[in-house]
Amino acid sequence: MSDKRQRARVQGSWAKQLPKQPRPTGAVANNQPTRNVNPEPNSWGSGPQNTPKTFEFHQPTKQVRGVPPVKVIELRLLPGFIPPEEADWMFSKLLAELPWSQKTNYRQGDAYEEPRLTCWFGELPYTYARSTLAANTQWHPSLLTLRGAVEQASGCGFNSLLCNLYRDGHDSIGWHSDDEASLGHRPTIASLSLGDTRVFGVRKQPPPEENGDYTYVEQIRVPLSHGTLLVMDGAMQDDWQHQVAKEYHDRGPRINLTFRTMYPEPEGHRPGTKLRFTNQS
Ligand SMILES: O=C(O)CCC(=O)C(=O)O
Repeated sequence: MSDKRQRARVQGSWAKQLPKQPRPTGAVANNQPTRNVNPEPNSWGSGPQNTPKTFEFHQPTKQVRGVPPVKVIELRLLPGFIPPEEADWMFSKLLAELPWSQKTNYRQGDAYEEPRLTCWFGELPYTYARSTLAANTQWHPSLLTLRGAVEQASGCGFNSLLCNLYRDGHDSIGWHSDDEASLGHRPTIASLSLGDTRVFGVRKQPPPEENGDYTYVEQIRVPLSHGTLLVMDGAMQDDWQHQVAKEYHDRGPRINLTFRTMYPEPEGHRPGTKLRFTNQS
């Protein structure tokens, strides 16, 4: 096939030879029509396109939206972190041997019982929802083993542990962030689940103009099954809340172990002060 025919076949009409255009002699920008072109060298610089212009900056009357800073949150999910048989054994042992009790919290001066059982391990007390879990250095040996495994997987050291026992589907924890000053800025929290699967809900804090209305915020639902490790990191506690809601169908018991690092309460702080206000139940 001749070169000409091959080009026509491949490129169709694009390959047609265009009639040659005479080369312009004046200033022609990017194949624009030759309007306003003055080919006379002695008139360069005096055409309308070369008239000096002045520019004034006017503040825009419409408000310009600022670009929000990028914040990184990290949710790492490791299903099957504890294999099922070991998880079964661990669940039975912790259910039977940990010192579970029901904590009384306060909201606007009113006392209420937490809808779950808890126990606390750590050299420092932990205050939230206006009541305190006392320091307890008597770590159950199985918890020390789990702490080592969780530290290795998360790459983070932990000095404290809050254990939650959801006895059935009626037990729950309400929307909150783990943002007490005693947990430090942007804490890493590793949460290990044993027992029946429950849904871990995560929702974004609404922007200030929504006045606390969560209707349109992003939500994520993560089922946490037996033996799953979830690591929360970065700005997670700044901008997001989490919960385990009540279920309206039968659920068996579930234990959740949240490994944390506690710092002494900052000087002059009331224990349990939050970095921002949220309700917790
Ligand atoms: O049970 C869970 O998975 C969550 C527990 C929790 O949110 C907490 O202890 O702060």
